[in-house]
Amino acid sequence: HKDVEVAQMKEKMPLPSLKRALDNAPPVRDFLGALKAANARTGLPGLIAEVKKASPSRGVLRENFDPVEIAKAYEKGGAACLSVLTDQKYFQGGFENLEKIRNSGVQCPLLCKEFVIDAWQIYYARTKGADAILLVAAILPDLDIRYMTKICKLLGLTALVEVHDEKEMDRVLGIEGIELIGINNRNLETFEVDISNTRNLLQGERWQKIQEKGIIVVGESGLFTPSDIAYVQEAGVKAVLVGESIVKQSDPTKGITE
Ligand code: IGP
Repeated sequence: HKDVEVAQMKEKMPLPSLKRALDNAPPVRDFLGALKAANARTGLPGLIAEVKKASPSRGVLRENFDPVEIAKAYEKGGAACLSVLTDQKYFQGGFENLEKIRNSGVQCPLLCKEFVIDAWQIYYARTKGADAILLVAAILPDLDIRYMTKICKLLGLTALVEVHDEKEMDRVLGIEGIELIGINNRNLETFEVDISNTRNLLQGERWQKIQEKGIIVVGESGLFTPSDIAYVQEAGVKAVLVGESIVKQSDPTKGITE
């Protein structure tokens, strides 16, 4: 569905007008730097806390969903960065949530959680306040990952390149210039979650390559307890992406500290 959606959006806001809007955009915040700093300061993985109303596997996660209220609670609770779902169809998200959070006084750098299939979406996300962009290896050929990573860099944005299995990890490790890799513990086709996936993809030669290149790894999905966090930290991650377990808490601040 994304290609039709993007084509319609592009028609309303062609690339040249987006580029002009960026001339006056506020500066980008350093997403990767914030994760590294949090990890160095606490000795724990830096937290990317996710603002997500619903998901295809779990349905609606939170009634009375107020993205700004949740973002503020996450920041107060100690999140290093935030992830904001912008996909409407599957996650009931929207770019207006990104924009609202950006204009709310929240200081944390923001990841645009979107299925990016066209470079136009990167420029658009930046006009809405994104500091980082998700690139999902499962839906992008190597050429696009290369190209889109470069565009992110030109715009000053952090690219978070997501992989789920060995094959995707090896593809991504073969591409120059990637600084941040996310390992999704959820299979996007079956929705099955297994946090040992993070450990399995960080073994042997792969781990060596990651260290040589100075790549930071994010453990994504299915993390609920302090022992889940400890497990992926032991596997080598310096950051984690957590949605469901904290967005469901009546007090998301507490959800983080607990
Ligand atoms: C968060 P969880 O299980 O804590 O809610 O997961 C995040 O990893 C998940 O939302 C996610 C995602 C994605 C969503 C990871 N990769 C790609 C949409 C698209």
